[in-house]
Amino acid sequence: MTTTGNAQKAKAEEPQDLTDGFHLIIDALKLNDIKTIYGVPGIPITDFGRMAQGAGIRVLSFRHEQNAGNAAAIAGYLTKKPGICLTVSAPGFLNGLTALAHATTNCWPMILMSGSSEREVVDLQQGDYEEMDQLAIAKPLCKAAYRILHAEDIGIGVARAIRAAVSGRPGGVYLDLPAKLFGQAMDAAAGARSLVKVIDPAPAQIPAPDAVDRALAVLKGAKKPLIILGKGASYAQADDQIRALVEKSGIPFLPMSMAKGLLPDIHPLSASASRSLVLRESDVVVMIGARLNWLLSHGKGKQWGSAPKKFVQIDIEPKEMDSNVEIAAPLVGDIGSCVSALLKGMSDQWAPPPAAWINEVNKIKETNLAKMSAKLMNNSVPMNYHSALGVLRKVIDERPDTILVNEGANTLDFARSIINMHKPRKRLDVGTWGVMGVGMGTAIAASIETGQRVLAVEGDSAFGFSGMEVETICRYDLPICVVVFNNNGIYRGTDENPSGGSDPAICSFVENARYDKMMQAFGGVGVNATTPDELFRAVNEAMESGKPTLINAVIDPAAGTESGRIGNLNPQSVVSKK
Ligand code: OXT
Ligand code: ADP
Ligand code: MG
Repeated sequence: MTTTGNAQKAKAEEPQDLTDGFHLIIDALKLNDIKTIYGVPGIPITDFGRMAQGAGIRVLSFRHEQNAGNAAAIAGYLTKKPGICLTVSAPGFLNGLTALAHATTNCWPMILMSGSSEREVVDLQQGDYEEMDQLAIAKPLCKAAYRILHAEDIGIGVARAIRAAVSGRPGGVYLDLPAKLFGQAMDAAAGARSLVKVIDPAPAQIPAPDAVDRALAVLKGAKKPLIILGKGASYAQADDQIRALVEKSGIPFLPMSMAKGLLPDIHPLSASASRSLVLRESDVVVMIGARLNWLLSHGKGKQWGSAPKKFVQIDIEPKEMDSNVEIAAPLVGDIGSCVSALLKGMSDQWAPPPAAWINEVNKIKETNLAKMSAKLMNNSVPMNYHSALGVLRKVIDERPDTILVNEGANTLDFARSIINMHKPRKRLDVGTWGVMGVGMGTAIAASIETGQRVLAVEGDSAFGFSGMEVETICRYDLPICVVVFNNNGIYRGTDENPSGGSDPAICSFVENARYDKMMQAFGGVGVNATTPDELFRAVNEAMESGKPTLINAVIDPAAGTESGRIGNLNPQSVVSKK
């Protein structure tokens, strides 16, 4: 054998530097600055979770995938990077799917990564362990769905998932990872070369100049203009430009629920407390990152009054335009670029809206604010929504960096109007679908992603959907204070069984339950609060200590109304009650 031949043989016999699917996925995530995974371990992703943790990714283990998924969804909203949820196959995947659909509906970037069974067996339906065609099931519920079959495709697969989640209108992406992929080996150097760092994952989308001119022309003609800010506006993190637009134009603004705090609720131009008036009377409405969906009565009907209205709409999704009513000036692009373009086009002499309009808005606002403060003065025992929420309003006023998580029906609707928000992205709630059960996942991710104190204000029913995660909160020792508004049931604790039988009524729960003991069971602090003073003291202590805390706030079971402020959506029977 020649010398060259010997050298070649020796090289071939050297142990090759190998990598595998496990490591390539971790490397691909790290390369793209993914620092956290929310999930539940099990076959086939347990070792992957361990290795990710070993490699420095923060891996948070939940008690149920839906809560992990809700955590990932809100992480996406807060960071503009895809929140990652990791689940096992079929049942774990399905548990995570609700959150994936929720993220997509809310336009938040998230990636659900699920282990899956082997294609050959699934496709022949031979009954593999947790067999399910997950990719096909996920597809209609998310923005994009991909499956990676070969280790050398991991770099591209992860890159595609990230770009799909955050570019354009953000949304949920499903990434299918068959069990065999994890153990697939390949040359380490080739593996490293196959990874992709996504460059400019959510490129700016500059609006067309004529669209900007059209929007300004519509605005100029307005006598009663209104700006509506939605959670797309808070997602965009164009806080300074949005504030500048509102203040330069002098137009009253109405924040949708999760846009509260984008400008402070106590800002002189806030029209939250004259909501009905501004919707009804405005003549030009500028929508910024908000959709004319059910939450805005689809832009038509009684709520919007009979006077003709023109809409300017800023949205990154062209298909959103004219989805419910005609949009006179569609401004398609990212909110930062669109708002900056509008500001640039407004001359220094831009005239504020007529004083008559501002006075009309302020008059109603002052009346409503006065009515509200009278209601908040009450110190009633048992507590009602106003006395309990008045206390929590004080907490947020004094600690404006606190993240407020909120779900329930009455607990949600009263808190929305009572608790003022002072900073952007501090109010996290049930979103477009009004989903109960987002609470604990949202609270956990809010704490992890921001490092801030979290106050979760929860209806007793709402809390029950994700309540087991108090163990997770204790395990990771997170500074989360959960206040359960315990009125013994869904909407009210006074529901009656119409049959007269002994089964409990469908909306009622065990009376006088002590949710605080759930937190104590895992080593956290539990407090039973029956008066506003007790509640105030307990929340402040939790905020000071940062210890996991659950306060059982005892609320008058008769204080709420059916479905809170959206009772009108309940269908009515045409057959009169016997
Ligand atoms: O201008 P007017 O006069 O109109 O007055 C308005 C404002 O001007 C004024 N206002 C103010 N006044 C003074 N000061 C201030 N600061 C101020 N701010 C405002 O107040 C009024 C009202 O203003 P608001 O609130 O801004 O406006 P409004 O009219 O309410 O806005 C309309 C909407 C539609 C935008 C708004 O209502 C909204 O955002 N709603 C969201 C509602 C929602 O999503 N609800 C959750 C779903 S309900 C139901 O489905 C539930 N379920 C079923 C279920 C669900 N959802 N999910 C799953 C997975 N399974 C089942 C269940 C099981 S709720 C529920 C549990 C409920 O029980 P809980 O025990 O959890 O809760 P409790 O009810 O507490 O017992
Ligand atoms: P809300 O419920 O607060 O009214 P929605 O979820 O209905 O808000 O609307 C959010 C809108 O914001 C969506 O139509 C989405 O396409 C849009 N959006 C999200 N991010 C951006 C962005 N960066 N630029 C422009 N539009 C955005
Ligand atoms: Mg309740």
